[in-house]
Amino acid sequence: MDKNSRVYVAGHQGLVGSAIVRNLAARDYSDIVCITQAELDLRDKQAVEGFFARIKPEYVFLAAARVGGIAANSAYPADFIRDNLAIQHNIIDACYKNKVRRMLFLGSSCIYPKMAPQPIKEEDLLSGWLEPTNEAYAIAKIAGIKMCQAYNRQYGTNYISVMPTNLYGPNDNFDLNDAHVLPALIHRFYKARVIGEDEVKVWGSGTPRREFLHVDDLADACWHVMQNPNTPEILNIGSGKDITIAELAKLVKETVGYTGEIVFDTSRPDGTPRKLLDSNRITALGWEPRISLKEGIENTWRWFLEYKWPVIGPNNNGNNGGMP
Ligand code: GFB
Repeated sequence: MDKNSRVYVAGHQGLVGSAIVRNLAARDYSDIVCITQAELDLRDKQAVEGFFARIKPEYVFLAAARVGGIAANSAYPADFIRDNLAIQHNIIDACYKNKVRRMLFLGSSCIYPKMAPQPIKEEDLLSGWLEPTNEAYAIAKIAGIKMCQAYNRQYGTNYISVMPTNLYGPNDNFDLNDAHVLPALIHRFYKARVIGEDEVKVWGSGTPRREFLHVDDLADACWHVMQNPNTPEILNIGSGKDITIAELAKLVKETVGYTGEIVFDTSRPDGTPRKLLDSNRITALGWEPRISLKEGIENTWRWFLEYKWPVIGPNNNGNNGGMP
């Protein structure tokens, strides 16, 4: 992929796609193609085929997806499986028909079995049952990975799937109900500080462990993978460190300057007990994460204060949808 290659980033308005565009722009890529959801519905096969035939991208980052936290995954399993299957099917097939040189598909660490040995290796895929709260989403992502592998095998394409751990950063969804834990807690603690609440409810027992990676680190990893023509077909991308939800809540509370109490709401699900990835394959290719969790939370809170809070204010949940 050289600096004047035509690169299409699907999902450029979302957390991951926007970070990939920032990364490519900072590296002086001059032909980055993006199109909004309003202009092109990626679930529409004919529309996607027409777009690819017109644009003829050489490289594609498939970062468009319907995503959400544990509550959104539980509440909308039909939307998650239908939209993700359609988006990835349309794009992967269009890449093949239009002879895209390389395509990178974004998976998720929730594709691995709920009780996978830790840290989780790429070989653990399909070795056990999935976490029920996000089974529909995980099945869609597994289908995407298998579709990439099947095309590689039958058609000789060069498609790679990356499995990022729990991501966060600018352009995330900060909805109090539907978002992932880190942005939801930034919003909840900051709102409690502004309106003077004595306590903040954190879902679950606080004991599950999660590994967090700033999305700018992920974008850098994606660039590394795209640059290297001989990577394995599946690559985990994580920070190598995990913490409990209780520890995360304390860190977010301190960062946003909230001084009240944390209360755990055990009527809410915990989800997978632990999800730490083994990222040795990607680190062996020369990539390593640079942004510490403390620094990353600070950076994400500042982004929230500048761009989100003025729009959301103290009176609504902050929904910005889950479909980049
Ligand atoms: O980030 P999260 O929704 O996703 O939740 P998962 C992580 C943990 O944080 C769970 C707890 O144990 C939650 O109970 N938690 C505490 C909260 N407070 C909150 C809160 O206010 N909001 C949220 N959302 N959680 C997702 C999958 O699982 O992981 C997706 O559902 C995706 O499919 C993503 O794969 C990476 O890590 O549990």
